[in-house]
This record gives sequence, structure tokens and C-alpha cells, in this order.
Amino acid sequence: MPLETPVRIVQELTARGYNAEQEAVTLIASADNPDRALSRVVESVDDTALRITAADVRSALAEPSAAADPDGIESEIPTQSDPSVSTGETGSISEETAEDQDSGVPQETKGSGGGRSTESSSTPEPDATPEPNTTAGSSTTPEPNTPVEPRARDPSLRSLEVSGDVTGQSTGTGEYGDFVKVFRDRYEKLSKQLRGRVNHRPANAIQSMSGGTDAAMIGLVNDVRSTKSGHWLVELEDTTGTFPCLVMKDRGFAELVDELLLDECIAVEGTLSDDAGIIFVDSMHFPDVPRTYTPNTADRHVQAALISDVHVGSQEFVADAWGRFADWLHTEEAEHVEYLLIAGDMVEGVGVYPNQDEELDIVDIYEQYETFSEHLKDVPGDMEILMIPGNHDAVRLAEPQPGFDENLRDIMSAHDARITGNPSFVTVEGVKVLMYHGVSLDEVIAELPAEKASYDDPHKAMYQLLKKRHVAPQFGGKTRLAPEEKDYLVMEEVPDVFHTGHVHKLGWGKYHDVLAVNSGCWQAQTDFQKSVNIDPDVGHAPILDLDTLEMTVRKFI
Ligand code: D5M
Ligand code: FE
Ligand code: ZN
Repeated sequence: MPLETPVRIVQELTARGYNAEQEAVTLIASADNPDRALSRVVESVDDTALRITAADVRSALAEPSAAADPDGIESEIPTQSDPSVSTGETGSISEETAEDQDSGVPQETKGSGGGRSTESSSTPEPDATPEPNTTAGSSTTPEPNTPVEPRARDPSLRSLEVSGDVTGQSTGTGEYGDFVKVFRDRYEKLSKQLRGRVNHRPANAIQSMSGGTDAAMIGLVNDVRSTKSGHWLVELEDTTGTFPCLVMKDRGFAELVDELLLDECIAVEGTLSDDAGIIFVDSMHFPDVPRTYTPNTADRHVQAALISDVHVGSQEFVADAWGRFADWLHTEEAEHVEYLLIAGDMVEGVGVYPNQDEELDIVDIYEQYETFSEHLKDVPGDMEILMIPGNHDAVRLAEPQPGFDENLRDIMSAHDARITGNPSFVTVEGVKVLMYHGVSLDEVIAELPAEKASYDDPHKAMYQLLKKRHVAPQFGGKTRLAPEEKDYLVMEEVPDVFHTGHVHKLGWGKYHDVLAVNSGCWQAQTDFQKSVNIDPDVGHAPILDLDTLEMTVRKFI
């Protein structure tokens, strides 16, 4: 059986809206003709079935098919178990986005956090995991023999610590001086990460150096312009001044200029021009995640569901899918899912976008939170929940956003969820999860070439943020920044997992061993999204193994 067959079968089943037992997938995959076996199983199961069991497969393959299969009924049932025999057959790839994320991975990428590299590509990466780990569907009703709560969970084994949260710490007054402070702090923190790599001098020192000498500088990108002859002039700024740096178009690294965002921190090395007025750049460096980074893992088998963008109050909120998700969390299959991390946009809010009111189901913002709270109550009471706000939530829009105020906390108190700011650095049983809603992703996607960041591959836009070690580098664009004493948006520490939402697309992959996950949404396509061709990934729940950092996506739609 070719390695990709089970994966493809899961995809095909997912595309048809079915969840499947692992054994069921194996049985189909080991049939002489897996495609035919798959069709027979799908034909024979009840239309209302959500989950295909091994018993379903056995009974479907044991009966003559409706099409009176000339090869006889036995042919679909594996007669010998030699799953390692490959026929070299490759299957069609279904449209299910969850499995497609990492085809054409950039050089930095080590494929997906899970088995996607085998799922999506006809040339699997050498270290690809053969096992499918994207599982279709969920069951609204647990299997008859599946015991539901109480489950063996021991809250004393849990730990969840939050740092880097602006909640209660905000000092910004919005004065000009605050902006100076926040940018100084950004420069301080990010230049520290670059210092060991270049022998840099401050801008004012470079200004008095003589022509022709080697020079290196660390600065925030102040301006990027193309010259008449197609080269790039990048102006860097540090705490002492600015200096122009020229990147020649024919240099191998010139394409890195496409990735630059204003106000991000980089280092350049090069040679001063004869008149000492410009640095001819020979190399460019980003703060980045060290390639040698080894992520932390939990000491026991425990999982976290990473979700985002619930949008309760919108007419498009998918309450049924949410219900199936919450039901699934009560099943034995979900017994290890002890954490639920929500990356913002709990509710649809009011007045967030023009004409939004036409698509509101609940017009009162407090009522939206009350209803959200009701939906949260469907989640098992013994789960640990943490939530940060997004741009639809009733907190200040400028980032860093503080967590919900007392009033809203009271409304959502039933579950005793941890409520923190956007972004927050959350350490869950040793695993460092950077939670950020993701508004800057719109900006990264708008500014960068499509192969480096797009709505279809939101995780690649996240890679850029990891590379820049900042969740929202560019100031003055779509992302509103609040001036604070310090820059809460810098990634001082490397996260093990970077979790965002906002763009309503599901995508995940690894960047230098950091798992980047954009977790989709629980809101069907809005009129606006239709008008701009945003096709949201609705009703998925990425489930993260905290002990291995492997991920499985569950689909509830
Ligand atoms: O935004 C979900 C996604 O859709 C995100 O990529 C922004 C984009 N979006 C949605 N509505 C609008 C409007 N009206 N203008 C511009 N961009 C929009 P979310 O904020 O999570 O709903
Ligand atoms: Fe959203
Ligand atoms: Zn959003």
C-alpha cells in the first residue's frame, strides 16, 4: 500500500463529511482497490452517519456492491497484511484545505507539524510522517460503547502560565513620547538578537567613517525605495540616526527586500561607498528563530484544542458545528484534550466593519457575550480555557489589546476561563504557545509576494512574523498599535507554537521547528468575504499533542 493511501482516504472521507476510525481507514487502504473500496463503503453507509467504523467497512466490503462488482466481494478485503508493499500509486488530492497546506514549502520549512507533507505532495519529504493525522469529522453522538464523563483527568497535573500580557499594565497615554519609547524598546530587544551576528556600528558613527571601509548596522526599516536602475535603497534607523543601505538587484539576497516591512528590525553588512554616504549591502540578517531551536514538550500525553474566531452574534456563526465540537470534547476520544485556547473574536461585535449590522443575529454586544458564554458552557467543565481578544471584541482595537474588562469577565465567568491580552505568551505544561489574534497577517499578506504569504497559506505569513520576531511589525497600516512603555509585540522568547486566527483560514506548518497554526473560524462566509473571495475554513479544531507537538485537525462542519 503506498504511504499516501491512508492519508488520501482520510481526505476523501473528510471531503464527503465523514470521520473515520483509524482501523476503518486501514481496512480501506489495504483493499486490493482502495478507491473502489472507498466508494462501496460510502455507498453503503447511512446518509446520516458521521463516523465510519471498521465494522461499517467490513460489512460494506463483505456484501456484493450495488454495481455488482465483477471482481467479487472478497477483493476489497485485505487478504494479507503487508502494508509496506508499495504499488507506487498516487491518488487524487481532495480539496480539503487542511491537508494541503505545505505543498511547495519554502526552504525554511520542515513540512507540517503533522503528516501533511505526505498528504499533500507527490514527493513526500524524507522525514515525512507516514501516518495520517488529519482526521475527518466528529461524531455528534459518541459511539454507544464510548464512555462519556467522568473521565480520568487530574487537574493537579496541569499548568498554564501567562506572560507578556498587557492587561492591567497599560501605561500608554497616546503621546508622541510614548511612540518613541515603544520603538526604542523594540530596537533594544530586537537588536540584542542580532548583535552577536554582525559587528555593527551606530548610524552616527557610520556617518563619520571613511569611504571604502566595511560597515554593518542594525536598524528599524524606515523606508524602502527602488532606484531608477532597479536596485533597492533601504533606509535603516537606530537610536542615533538613519543611514541608507543599497541592495543591488543582482545580488542573491535581493529578493529578501520583498519581505521587508516598515519598522521591522534587521541587520546589514557591507562596504561604504567611496563618498561614505551609503552602505553597499553584502548580507542581510533577520532576528529569526535559530535553526537549532529545539521546542519544549509536555511530560505527559495531554492535548490542547486551538481555535479562533467564533463570532457569536453573527448570522453566519455555525452553532451546529460548535455543538458537535463541544459534544466531541465530552467523548472518550477527546479525553486528553484538557486545554482550549481561543485566539480572539469570541463575538461578532458591533460596528467593526461597514454594513456589518445587516448580518448581525444579535445586535447587543453584551447579549453577544452572554450567548457566547452559553456556548462555552457546552464545553466540558473540567477543561482549562484561555482566551485572548480579537478585533471584533469589545476591548481597545490598538495592539497590544488588554484582556476583557470586569464587566465582560462577569458575563463569561461560568467557565472560569483565563482571560488575557492579545498577544499573550502562554506556557502550557512546559510548551510555550504564543497566542496572537492575527490582524497583522492581513498586512503581511497584502505587502509580500503571494508565494511568501497568502490567505491560502496563512502559516507562511506567520513564518514571516517568526522571522521578524515581532507579531505586528508595520506601524501605521491596518494594524493599530498602542504606544506603551515597552513593545509587547516583540517575540523576546522563541515560542514552541505560534497560534493565530483572524484570517479565517486553516493552515499550519513548521518554521525552524516552531509550529505555526492559524486555526480557521466558526463563521460561514459573510457577504463581505464573498465580495473579496475570502473562502473561510469553518468549523475545524486543530488538536495539538503537547507531548509531541503533532497536530490533528478535527472537522465539525
Ligand atoms: O476578518 C476576517 C478576515 O476577513 C480578515 O482577513 C479580514 C477580512 N475582512 C473581513 N471583513 C472585512 C472588511 N469589511 N474589510 C476588510 N477586511 C475584512 P475578521 O476581522 O476576523 O472578521
Ligand atoms: Fe475573525
Ligand atoms: Zn479578526
